[in-house]
This record gives sequence, structure tokens and C-alpha cells, in this order.
Amino acid sequence: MRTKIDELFENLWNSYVDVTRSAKIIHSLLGSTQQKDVVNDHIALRTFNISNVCLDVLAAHFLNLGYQECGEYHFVAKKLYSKHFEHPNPAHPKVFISELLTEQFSPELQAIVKGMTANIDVATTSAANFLYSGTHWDIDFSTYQKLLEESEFAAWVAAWGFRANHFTVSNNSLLNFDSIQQINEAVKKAGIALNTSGGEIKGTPQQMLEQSSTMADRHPVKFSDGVQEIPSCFYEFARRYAKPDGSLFSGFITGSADKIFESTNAS
Ligand code: OOG
Ligand code: NI
Repeated sequence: MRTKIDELFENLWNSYVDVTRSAKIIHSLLGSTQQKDVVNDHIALRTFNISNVCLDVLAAHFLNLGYQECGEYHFVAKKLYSKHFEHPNPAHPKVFISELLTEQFSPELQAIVKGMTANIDVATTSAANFLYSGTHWDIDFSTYQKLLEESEFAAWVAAWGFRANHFTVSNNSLLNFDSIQQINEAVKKAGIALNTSGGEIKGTPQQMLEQSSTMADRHPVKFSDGVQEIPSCFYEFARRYAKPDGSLFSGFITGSADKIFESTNAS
């Protein structure tokens, strides 16, 4: 039976692949060796810490579906705060949500973000489609560039709005790929660039999580003064290791996540 959770992730996937051509290529590259479809380890969402659209507003959708808050992460230099959520049924992907700490930025950035988000009401943010509803504002390209000077994350949310910024393949569930290294080689062979910030593989077996990711595709965005191609979304790969009690580590590593954020930088 197709549950509400399945339906949500299907809609998130569709809005993600709409702007991420390489995700389809990688999905079939890895999935063609599977008996069943590729298993997602997690997805990630981004927002601003403005009360009507903040992390907790996005998270409410997952809490309503039975997800639980499981960890929090601070990114001091990038001025971001994140939480991750898990469902009691481990077959459902984990969810990583981040918000920009807007008060730590210039008055100009704060005014732009307030202007963009001011009129988004509860009816909009509580609707089932909010998590894949994209932008609710119109900005011109110079406003995007102004945000980019201060925060790549801010510019990304301004351009793409509410949608999954990446899906993550669970390496543990892949039949023909025994390591992140092996996945990385296959992805590079397909002509898709990896994020090399902090090395191609972030994390270690000792940290119980190894990750790698592509650099985001470039995709056209309609700004109020014309169309521009900018970085859209990326694909991530994660391999989890067992904790001393034998169960798989299910958290995230701040030092690795810090580098994964940079997958949407202009390469
Ligand atoms: C989230 C980056 C962190 C991970 O798996 O550590 C992350 C983002 O880019 O929004 O996804
Ligand atoms: Ni991730």
C-alpha cells in the first residue's frame, strides 16, 4: 500500500529530479544492479530561521507522519543550525533540515529575506505540498548575487525555495557497490563531478559514517529580470557502520556535513 510518507517522498523526488538531470543518470547507474529500487538514506531541506518558515515549521510535516527529532548540529562559520529526524520504521529515509541564522547577517540580507517570506501564511506552510512548493517570491538576479556574497545557502534558498536539495543513496543496500570509493569511481566515469571539499570521501569507518556527493547540476531559474543558469541540487552517497551494540549508526557528523553543504557552490 502506498502510504502518505511514500507519497511525500515521491513528490519530493519528482520536484528534485525536475532540476537535477544527473540524479536520473546516477539513479539508473546504481539502481540497474538492484533487485528492487535504490534505498534512500536521507534527504535534506533548507530554510531561513524566520518564524513562519523556520526549521520547526518544515519539521512539523515529518513529526505529523511519525518522525522523531534525533540530533542537532551547529555550523558556526556558515551560521546554520540543523536537526535530523528519523522514523521508527528504518525503511523510511532520515531527514536533515537546516535553517540560516539570519540575525547574524547584514541588515541588507535580513531585509531581503524578510521581504521574501513576510506574506507566507500558515495555510500555505501547513499544506501537504509546502515541502516541495519551491519559491513563494520573485527576486531579480542582482538580489541573488547580493545574497551569494554573504551566504551561498541564503542564495540557494532564495533561488530554489522549498524542495529537497539532495537525496542520498544508501551504500549499505546496494548489491554491486561495496564502498563509497567504488561508487565515486562509477559516478566520475559517467562524467559527473564530485564535491572534493574535505576530500572525495568525508568521514571514516571509526566515525561510523562515510559520505560523498556530486557537485550540484546547473539548471535555469526564472528571476524577475530573466533566466539564469545556477547550481541546483546534488546527489549524495552514504555508508553507515555498526555501533558497539551492533545497530547501525544513524546520526550525522558535523565536520562532514559542513563540507556537504558546499555541494551547491558554483564549481
Ligand atoms: C545539508 C548538508 C549536510 C549531510 O548528509 O551531512 C548533509 C545541506 O546541504 O542542506 O546533508
Ligand atoms: Ni546529506
